Amino acid sequence: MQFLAQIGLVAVIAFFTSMASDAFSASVQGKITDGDGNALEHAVITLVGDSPELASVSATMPSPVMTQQNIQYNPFVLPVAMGTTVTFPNKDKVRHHVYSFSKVKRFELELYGEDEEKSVLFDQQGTVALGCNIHDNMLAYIYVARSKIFAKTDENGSATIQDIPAGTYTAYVWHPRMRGDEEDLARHVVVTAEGITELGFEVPLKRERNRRRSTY
Ligand SMILES: [Cu+2]
Repeated sequence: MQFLAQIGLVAVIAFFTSMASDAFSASVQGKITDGDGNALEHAVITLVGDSPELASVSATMPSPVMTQQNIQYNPFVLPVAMGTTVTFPNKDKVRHHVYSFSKVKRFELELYGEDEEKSVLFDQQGTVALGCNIHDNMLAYIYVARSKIFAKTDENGSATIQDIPAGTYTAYVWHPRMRGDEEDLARHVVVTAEGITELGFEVPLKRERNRRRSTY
């Protein structure tokens, strides 16, 4: 009898587990433009669940790597969740000296050469501007997101977030050259279980200035 009860319990757990995975089927399609209506690449959309259950959800993420290749960082913008360790492989024959003076994370990875890699933990939300002590033109950003649900726009200004639960979220958008605060543009979005929820943002930009004079 006790054995049968255990089987019954396992079946009930399996049933609810499958229900839970079915619930993670919602998708969001973000479309970001600048103040002139042009598609905006390198923007990051973050969704923060408005309920405690949604707040702990994480979407599937590519592994966070910031490569140094052809005397450049790649990618230009790398969004990560708080508590993520990013690796910095050097694929160049020359040595690089990665640094950041940003409030969110100050660090230096002193001179290292081809096929070596170092890593850094990012544990505070915000923007980290990267430079290289050897190559003044090397610039990239690590954006430490405020939740584990985010996506970066491509050259068409599009970003897709898949496999999240339906519900109400607060949507944030960030771009290295955005004017004003993320909070100014943030808004609630209802993500529906079926179909794709579309999310549009217009992000006013600062004028392009000297790249080195980063405000982060
Ligand atoms: Cu360098």
